[in-house]
Amino acid sequence: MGLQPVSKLAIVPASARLIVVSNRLPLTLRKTDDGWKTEPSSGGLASAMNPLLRKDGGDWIGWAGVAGEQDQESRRTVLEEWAEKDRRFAVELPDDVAKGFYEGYANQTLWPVFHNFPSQLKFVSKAWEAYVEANRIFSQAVAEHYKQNDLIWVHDYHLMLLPQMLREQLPDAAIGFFLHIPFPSSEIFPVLPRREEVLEGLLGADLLAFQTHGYLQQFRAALLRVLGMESKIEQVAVGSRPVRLEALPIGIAPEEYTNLLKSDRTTAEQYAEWVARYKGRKVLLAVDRLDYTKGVLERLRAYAHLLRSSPELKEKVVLIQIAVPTREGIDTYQELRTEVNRLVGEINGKLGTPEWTPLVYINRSIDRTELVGLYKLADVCWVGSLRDGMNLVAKEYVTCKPEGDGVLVLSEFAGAAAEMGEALLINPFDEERTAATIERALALDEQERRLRMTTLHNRVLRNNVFRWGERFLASLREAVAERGRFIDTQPQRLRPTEVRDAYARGSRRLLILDYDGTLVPFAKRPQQAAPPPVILDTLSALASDPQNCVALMSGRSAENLDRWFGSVRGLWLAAEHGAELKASFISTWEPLRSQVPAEWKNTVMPILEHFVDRTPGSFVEEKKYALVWHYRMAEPEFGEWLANELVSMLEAMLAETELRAFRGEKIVEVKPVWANKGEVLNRLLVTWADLDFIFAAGDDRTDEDLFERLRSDAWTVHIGPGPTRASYVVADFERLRQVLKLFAESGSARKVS
Ligand code: ADQ
Repeated sequence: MGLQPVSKLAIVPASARLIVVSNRLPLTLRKTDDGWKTEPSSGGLASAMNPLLRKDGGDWIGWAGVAGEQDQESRRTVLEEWAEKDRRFAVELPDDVAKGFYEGYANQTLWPVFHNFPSQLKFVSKAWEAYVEANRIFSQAVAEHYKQNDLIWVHDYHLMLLPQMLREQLPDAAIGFFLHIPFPSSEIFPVLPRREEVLEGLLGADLLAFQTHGYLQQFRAALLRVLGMESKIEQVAVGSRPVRLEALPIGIAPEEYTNLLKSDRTTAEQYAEWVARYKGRKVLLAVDRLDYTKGVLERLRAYAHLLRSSPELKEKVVLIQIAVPTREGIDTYQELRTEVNRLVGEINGKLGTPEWTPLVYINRSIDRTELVGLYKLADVCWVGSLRDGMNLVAKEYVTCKPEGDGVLVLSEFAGAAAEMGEALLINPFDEERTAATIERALALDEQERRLRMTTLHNRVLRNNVFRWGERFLASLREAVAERGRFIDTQPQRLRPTEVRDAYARGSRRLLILDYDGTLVPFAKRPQQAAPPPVILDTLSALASDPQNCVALMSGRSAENLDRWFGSVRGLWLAAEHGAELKASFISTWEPLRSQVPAEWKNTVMPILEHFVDRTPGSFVEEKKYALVWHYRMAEPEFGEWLANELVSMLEAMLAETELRAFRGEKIVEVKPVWANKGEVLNRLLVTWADLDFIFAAGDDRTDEDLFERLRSDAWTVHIGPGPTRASYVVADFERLRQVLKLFAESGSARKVS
């Protein structure tokens, strides 16, 4: 395995400067008759990050928004002011790049796929090129701004190529990435054009964080399915570089809302006016960007259904729908706007009365002072996203309910649902049931209402955006520190004479050896890999030494190991990766767990057989405790691709059981999680204590369980290239045989002398 240079940057000092990079800055340029002016940006990312940076400081790099031909000087003056006063640095994108990047690949390709709307996907390769170019321009801007020890925090789906581009320019930089939107399931993600490049772009980061555990798992499934990369729940290795994975649900800055509630005059006046206006009516509130993922149309239809099916609500309820215009250059958004306008007219026209407008529709951005008043006023906040990374409106609303007098109705498809279980959850695609839940929310008894809301309120205050930011940055620092450790632990080449000398010095030794791929090369069919006499001789010599405990641990069945190694006296055998063990001094096999239900095979076997049907040359091997799908003889790329699909499928199916699907060398094996070599080691150590020489060799992922558990002075040896936790590597099985022969000879030499 090629060794990577050790990173100079081991730990980022706590005083490091933060550089935030996102598509938009929290400030937007707007052209007026008097030249260019500054406005605050809308949307969740700006809402969340702005208070964080205001409190803790940091530089922010983002796109300035629309370019303009005229009045360049006034434009430049505004941007210079942003840089000097606010440390907000504007990136300029040429018009055609900006359009293809933002309205093209980011919002017509990535956005729909990541929100489970593949039917809305539009792709043209020109837009992809613009996306690449925009990311490149960003990477240039960040690299120019960067100073050693800075922490770079990249945000969201617009900049998914940026981590890798930065890694190439700044190999030692600390780069974190947070995805604000969902990560789609492994069924949907592969639909994405240029999916490999997107995943590889992200993997340039030291830390990748998602809003929920669910999204993180889906990201891992995509890595496996699209790139064939296995990962752990907390980490994935890109060569010898670790990438940390985290779920970090974003929060809000509660004081930005509670302070207005407590002491803002406009808020208080507006609130008083609305209380008078809506007297005797219950207020339902919805606040969204006008995006098809937010479920505005579905909400309006459910509301119409509610009014029709519950005539007693007539003149007793009002829905205030606030919808900020967004992405108006894209056709789908224009069509949505037209359809929403039509429905609003229809609801008010058909269901209203001269005294009552059932639906108040506001199609613009409103000030925070007003928004807070509305949150305070609303009896029910209705979040109906069809898919949403988190949804901050849900959190803002409960923040404005310190007394607990309100109900949150929340879509189960918003990330927020994962941590806001006290809300009344809805499936927004089901209009009838949604209407019923709204009715329930309106009638909820006071005690239950307060209990649910105060629990939510306290949690949102606790898990605020500052805590989220601290956790992200702490995790990024740890990830960078880990990088140094990870690289330090890369294996060295095993020097035969050095290990032979250590062996000779030992007086109580443990030798653990894998079989296939370690002592013999892989054969096309498992039964063809019988041990040659030289192996049997070496093992006999080693196992007959009373100072040695020699254990052969293999994935093979007990019956197979008995047939081949039954004659080697003094050898311990572990079959099926440790499901069964036969000690050197007895002749029977002992299972590692006494209760082993076997019915699971009836469920898993048909799936594996289905894969055999699809893959010429592959076959299923049935063991006592495991089922194995072998695809060594299948067409290589197709085999790998299907193996990824099989593991993804089995992982989901077996999640709640003690069974796991493992990838090995051209196999997928389903077996109980406890059947592993690490467990067998524990048994061996009970019999063999006070060891002064430990040697373990293997080539497979199952051997990693063992390497991980052995003490640090053990000689752990991985055969062949590939990521490993072993301390040493040898090139192939022949080199390992030479080492074992040296051990055997040094033993017999001592006996003679
Ligand atoms: P958004 O899709 O923008 O954010 P959301 O989380 O609901 O969605 O945030 C919207 C923000 O805009 C809120 O702070 C809200 O108060 C504000 N807002 C909405 N309508 C408004 C209006 N008419 N006037 C003024 N303000 C308005 C993305 C993801 C989300 C994720 C956030 C943060 O899509 O899933 O929660 O980032 O990570």
